[in-house]
Amino acid sequence: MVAKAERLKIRSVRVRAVAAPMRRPLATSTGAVTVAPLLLLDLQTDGGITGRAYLFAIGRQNLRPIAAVVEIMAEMLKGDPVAPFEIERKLRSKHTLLGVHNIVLFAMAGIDMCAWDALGQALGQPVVRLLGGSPRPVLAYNSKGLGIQPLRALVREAEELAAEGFSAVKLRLGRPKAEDDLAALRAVRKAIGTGMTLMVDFNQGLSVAEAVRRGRMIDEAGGVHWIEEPIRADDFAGCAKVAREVATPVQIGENFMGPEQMAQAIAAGCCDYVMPDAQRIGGVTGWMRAAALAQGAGLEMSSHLFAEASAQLLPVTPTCHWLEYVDWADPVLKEPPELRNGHVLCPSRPGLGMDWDEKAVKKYAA
Ligand code: SMN
Ligand code: MG
Repeated sequence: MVAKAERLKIRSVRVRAVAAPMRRPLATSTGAVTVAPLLLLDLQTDGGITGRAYLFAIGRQNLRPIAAVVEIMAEMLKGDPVAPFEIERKLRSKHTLLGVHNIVLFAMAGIDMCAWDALGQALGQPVVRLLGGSPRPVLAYNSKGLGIQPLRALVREAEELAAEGFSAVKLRLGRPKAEDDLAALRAVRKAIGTGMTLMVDFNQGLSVAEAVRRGRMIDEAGGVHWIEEPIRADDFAGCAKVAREVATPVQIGENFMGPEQMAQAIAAGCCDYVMPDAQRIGGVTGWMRAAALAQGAGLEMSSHLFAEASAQLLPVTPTCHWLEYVDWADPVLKEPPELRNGHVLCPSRPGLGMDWDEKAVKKYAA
């Protein structure tokens, strides 16, 4: 088995775009997601093993440029060993002058996740075991839906989501008027009952002053577990001010562009919790570095999207908090994540445990 992992060399990366249907479209204060535009990556190796991962393009228009960067990077890696640390070092050095941010980082993260998946398959182990952990169920919140929408529809959706067996849900806020956010918060709390944990997400929609005002309003209403991305994601000084002046914990991290930026955010004291996104933090490799930063700072760490990869990563995260559960990749997965009692199960299949449903991939090709 070990010999097999050593022989593993990168041959190519196949990139396919799909637009997976979403059962519950999601409107946020700064943009809506109505289908899930995904790039399915298949890293083909000389060993005959295919490493798989997907990237989330947010909008269809971003599929093509992200795919192009992945394909160009795959060319650079042809013949290299499937060694995530070495791959990252090479790709970082080749992109230093351009900047290792955003789409460059997404493509790197996608290749990194494929590489870890391929290694897991070569060694016959799930990624969580390669990282020193064991598969275990991870506490999750139901993050489908509860977007910005009329109150009546919101309440109906909250009741439906509360019945799905999770112990927590997340509501999107950031309506033009603060009092409409408060009405939505009250209505959802009433619909889900007092026993459920409730997070709120402003999706970067507020100014610093408005975030302090609405944060205090939420403090007063009470019962909110965290306030997510109240202001622009890269305004760390502004976010530190919000975190200082608002009692409810401030959560950010889905837009940390690599562990380096996360270190800057922590140094600025800009949040109480962190929630890196596997695609923005740098895949499995970046996640493990982020987990050490959160541990050092004593910050609870949750995940953003990517339930499949996050289920392998949160069990080896020292300050593991919540897994964000959405089902957006389910339509193209042979075996979507399994849920039990509000937890996402970490499968013990080798690698990241993802395989494509080829019929669905054809059907939803974009
Ligand atoms: C979110 C991010 C990206 C797309 C849709 C929704 C949201 C979340 O911020 O955290 O779920
Ligand atoms: Mg968010």
